[in-house]
Amino acid sequence: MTLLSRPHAVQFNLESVRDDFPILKRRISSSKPLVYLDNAATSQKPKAVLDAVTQYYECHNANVHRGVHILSEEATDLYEGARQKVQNFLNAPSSKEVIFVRGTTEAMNLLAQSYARPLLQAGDEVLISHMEHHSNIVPWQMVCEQTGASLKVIPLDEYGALNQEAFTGLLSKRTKIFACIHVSNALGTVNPIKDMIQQAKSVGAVTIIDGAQAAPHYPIDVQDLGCDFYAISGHKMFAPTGIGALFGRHELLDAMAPYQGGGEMIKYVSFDRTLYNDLPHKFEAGTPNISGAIGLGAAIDYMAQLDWVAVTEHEQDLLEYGQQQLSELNSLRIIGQAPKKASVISFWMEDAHPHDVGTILSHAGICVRTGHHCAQPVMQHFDVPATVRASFAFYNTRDEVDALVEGLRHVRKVLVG
Ligand code: C6P
Repeated sequence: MTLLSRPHAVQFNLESVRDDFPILKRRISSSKPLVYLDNAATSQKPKAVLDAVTQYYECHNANVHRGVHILSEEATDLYEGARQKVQNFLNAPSSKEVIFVRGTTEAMNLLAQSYARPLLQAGDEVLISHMEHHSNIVPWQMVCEQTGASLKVIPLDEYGALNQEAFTGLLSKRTKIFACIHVSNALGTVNPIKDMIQQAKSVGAVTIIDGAQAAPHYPIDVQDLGCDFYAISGHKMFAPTGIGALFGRHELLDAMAPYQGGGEMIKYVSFDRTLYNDLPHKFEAGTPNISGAIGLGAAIDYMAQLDWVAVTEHEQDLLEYGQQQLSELNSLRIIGQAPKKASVISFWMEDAHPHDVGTILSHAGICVRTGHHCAQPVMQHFDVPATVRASFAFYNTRDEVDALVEGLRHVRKVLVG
């Protein structure tokens, strides 16, 4: 069952949702309310997540899959319960197809080395896009170097959307892997990913989706999307840092060699031979991030009780209101104006370096990200060294957009006079 179809979704009430996030009550420089607009970097955590992690350490802390004692059994149940929650969240057919990882970065490196490296050879192609996060570029560059395969890149248009005609033209029998971002962290662009997956599959490519920025905003259904792999980062979806998940089709994961060796991923070890464990444990060497997984499960429970139709409407309102208010400021250029966007606004102010803008905003209690957002090719495409990025979560408000606009007026006065 996906989030949208969950029967117990309650009405979305912004005030009570904000009450669920303790950090939103913080004041900066003793008087200014915190305005947190850096959700694409990492989102804040609701009390339900903080409590689940504390409860685990206070009452159940033990290693998993290793002990016969009561605490280990409880910890194992909680950890495997969290895996089932991720399975539900992604609508994966089986919990064996959910691998806990540190985040999307680790998922992509795992796939590049365990899936792609043994498969690729000279003449093969890996197709990515111009709007990828570095974590979906560098692992593929590394594996292309190791195997002799070539990296191909779908170009961006002037609005920050992928050129779909060029994408179709780049697909061929040589395309062994199609690895693409679902929602761009630097631009907010939402790609027509289901259609792109279908096209890539029609030439026989394996499809790998970076869902780091989609999971906090939209219900994800890997069966409906039809992808082979889908990666998410917990910390961007209201869970702790250092935990994420990789969905992979059973048949593919089963055929892959392990990514790392060690405890937990084996059934039997001797100096003559080692037998690997079954899925999903084959890909989880060493003591896992148990509390992180439990926190991710709690975050998924928290998200599941929200009304996602209302959440989406609210985030779209913040995006549209924000873009309209910012476009009224002089000498401000919004970078990325694709027709379908998540609640992310990247922009460039004439005569004001993004780092200066971010620092001055911070003094007013406003947190935005400045820099290249680990997407340098996007910056190169728009011919800017960096942008300021305001990224909204469902707990943000129009008042916070107004605070940002006011803050930017102040920035202009300070920097330009
Ligand atoms: N983007 C941002 O400020 P990790 O760090 O492994 O959890 O996620 C990496 C990653 C992969 N894909 C996308 C689309 C992302 O946005 C990110 C992380 C943060 O935009 C930190 S650079």
